[in-house]
Amino acid sequence: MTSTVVPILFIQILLSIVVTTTLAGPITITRETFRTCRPGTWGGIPSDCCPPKLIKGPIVDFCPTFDASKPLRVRKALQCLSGHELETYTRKLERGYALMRALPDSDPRSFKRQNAIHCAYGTGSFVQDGSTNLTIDIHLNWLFLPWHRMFVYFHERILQKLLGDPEFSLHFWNFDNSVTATPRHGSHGCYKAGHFMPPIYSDPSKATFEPNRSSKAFEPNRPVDLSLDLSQRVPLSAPIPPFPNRTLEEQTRRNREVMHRSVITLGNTTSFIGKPYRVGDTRVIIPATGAGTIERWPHNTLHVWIGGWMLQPITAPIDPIFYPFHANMERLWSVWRKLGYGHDDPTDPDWLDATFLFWDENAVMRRVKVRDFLDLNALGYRYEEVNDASWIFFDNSTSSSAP
Ligand SMILES: [Cu+2]
Repeated sequence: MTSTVVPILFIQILLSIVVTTTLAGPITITRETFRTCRPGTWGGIPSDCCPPKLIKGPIVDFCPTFDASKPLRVRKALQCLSGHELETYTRKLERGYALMRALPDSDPRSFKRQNAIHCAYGTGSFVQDGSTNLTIDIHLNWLFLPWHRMFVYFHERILQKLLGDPEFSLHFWNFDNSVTATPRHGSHGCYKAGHFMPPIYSDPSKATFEPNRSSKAFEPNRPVDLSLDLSQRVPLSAPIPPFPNRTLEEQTRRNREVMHRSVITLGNTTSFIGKPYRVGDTRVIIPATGAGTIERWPHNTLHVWIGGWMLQPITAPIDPIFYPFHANMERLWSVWRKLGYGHDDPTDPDWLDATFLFWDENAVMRRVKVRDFLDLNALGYRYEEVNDASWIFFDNSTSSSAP
């Protein structure tokens, strides 16, 4: 009997290897993916956010063109904006969001439709072409960083178009910096701590305010807590474990420790970027083991700390803080890469050629590949220099309680 079981097993293993090899390839969103979109779920919560099944008009390849004659736009740290610059920026954001919210639901650039596309990509509403059950997710795997860079990029372009200002830059929430430092002589940048909710986003009179947040997010002088351990949160709709009340000093130490651990101690490429996710792979959200360290801490922890709409991907971009928060997430990716230590982006073609569809500022559908979103200079912007040293040089030998 054993003599027949062994060859059968061998053939089965061989077949599964052949099937997987044939199927594997970059995740690719097409007209067909839109056509077969269906209601999804996240952690047992149903979602219904598919875009129209028929993509009207052409799909145009997105090709970044670096114009060396043009200075790069600068996305600045929100906590250092002041005076006239802050006033102008606040006015532009107010106007941009008023116009975006006023667009009809039929317009894919509307605030509501931008939330819906994040929801469709993040709740398994899209199915891999040719499959009936393999759903797609841009969270908890190696697609997380590039997809969200693209999402914020097109959001910024839509704001530019609505404002009639091609130089408008979406400034970022430097939540990872909890130390105010004196800049070195001659250095230009923002060296102020950024770990409080940015005032423009917590002022009820502003279009960038959102009341549906956890009470923590409204407590004045309460720094963010990046250190909550969410790995045991099953189901995902379970109540959030309480955030402990810590002194400012203790919270600052823990946040620096978390950043140092996610970007440096556990910062090798797979661990940081997230696990491969290709055609043929199933979507796994529990346990969240496919997520890179940067996605788990500070990303997931901060989403939970903010709470409200930000608690889950069906609704997260309804809160405007989503955008400066994610701008900082992708900034941290560039910081990781510049640090050296062998921090290189994956070279696997299944990552580089993963392809998504986004509507641009003219409501034209663009086909976008990961490989085209790796060089910020080619995309025409850079980030203001900030005090990343606050956690880069954190000495984890003195810490006793890594979360
Ligand atoms: Cu997301």
